Amino acid sequence: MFLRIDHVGIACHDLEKTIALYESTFGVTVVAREVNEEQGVREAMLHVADGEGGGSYIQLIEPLGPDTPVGKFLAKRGEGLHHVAYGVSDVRGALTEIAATGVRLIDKNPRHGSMGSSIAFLHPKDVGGVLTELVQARQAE
Ligand code: V0V
Ligand code: CO
Repeated sequence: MFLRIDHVGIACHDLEKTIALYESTFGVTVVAREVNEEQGVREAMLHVADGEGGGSYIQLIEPLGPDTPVGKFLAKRGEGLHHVAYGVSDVRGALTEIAATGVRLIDKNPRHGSMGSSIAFLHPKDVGGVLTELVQARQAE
């Protein structure tokens, strides 16, 4: 089902400061930035490697406010790993297969994700305590 690890999502209070830390520590660079109002985040993608069906990235995420998924996470747990995202070729098909196993879907239909991708989240309580995201990268034109 999975093509690659698309990204690891890391929650932070200060996006610019955390970008600078990752760039200077690991030599990675920002390839995309976006404010995603629906998800309540300001985010940046830092490229790690190329992979099947798309690249793999570090996604740094800063909440747009305290009453957002990432705002609540920071208040409860502090900065750190927030989610793991796997690349799939067909996010709707993957959701149907996963739902049949009994795992709760946070998103029954895909939403807009970084860099034109289609994304959907699975409930962390049903996936070993890890907030899990499926990503179908934007198709090359
Ligand atoms: C919450 N919990 C987590 C968690 N967030 N466990 C692991 N990893 C996380 N990130 C646990 C939390 O500790 C509670 O467990 C329980 O789930 C319920 O949490 P809550 O604080 O009461 O919060 P809820 O239930 O209001 O919301 C939790 C969920 C929510 C996961 C349902 O955060 C959500 O819908 N997330 C999906 C959207 C999202 O995260 N968007 C931001 C990334 P205890 O304490 O009861 O045991 S946006 C993104 O990645 C984009 C745009 C992209 O392109 O990739
Ligand atoms: Co993500």
